[in-house]
Amino acid sequence: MSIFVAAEPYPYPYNGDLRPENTALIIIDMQTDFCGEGGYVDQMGYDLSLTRSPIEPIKKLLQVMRDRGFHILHTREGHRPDLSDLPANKQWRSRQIGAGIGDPGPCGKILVRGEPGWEIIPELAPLPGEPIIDKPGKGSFYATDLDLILKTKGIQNIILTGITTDVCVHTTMRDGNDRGYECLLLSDCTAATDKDNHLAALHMIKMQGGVFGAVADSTALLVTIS
Ligand code: C5J
Repeated sequence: MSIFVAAEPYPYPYNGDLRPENTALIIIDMQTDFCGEGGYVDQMGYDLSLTRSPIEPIKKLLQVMRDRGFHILHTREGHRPDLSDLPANKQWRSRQIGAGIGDPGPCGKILVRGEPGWEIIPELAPLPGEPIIDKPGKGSFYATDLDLILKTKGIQNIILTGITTDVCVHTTMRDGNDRGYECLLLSDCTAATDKDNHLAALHMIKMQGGVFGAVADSTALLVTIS
């Protein structure tokens, strides 16, 4: 039996093969540094209400997808405490906007593994057994074992949630799409530090018949899997 989510620009997945066994929910970078007070995004002066907006929709979806037996994976952006995996230009640029990666802040050293700001927020804490991908970059595939884990588990469909839509979520979606994964981005379970960037990122996906995959909201997915 084929199963499709009402998505744009096409019903997802393209082949109707949507099952808990071959589908993963990926929750990207829901860390204090990106959506908590005193974290990286807050230190840059962006509006936290934007990056906090996906918390409740993801929480609701996560519960249902866990109950239905879908694969759940989490990612965290962050660098080694000795900063040996932090490119000098990334650090330099972050300092230009007053939130130097590796520098001390209200939540510990910014975007450094093991610091309070780097932790995933308690509302979306991973359960034991759910893989957590630690990544030094924006994409979740670069310098990680994400592809190996997905392939080993037989995952073909990736459902993308988290922050930020235009940076880490998009980079992951583009790379996943190139690797042959069938990608769905959930519009209400993602957010950017700028509303127009969020909308533009959604728009880009829908070009060329779904150049990177498809877009839906979590309600459409819940209707399909409930
Ligand atoms: C950024 C991310 N925006 N998680 N990281 O630097 O999107």
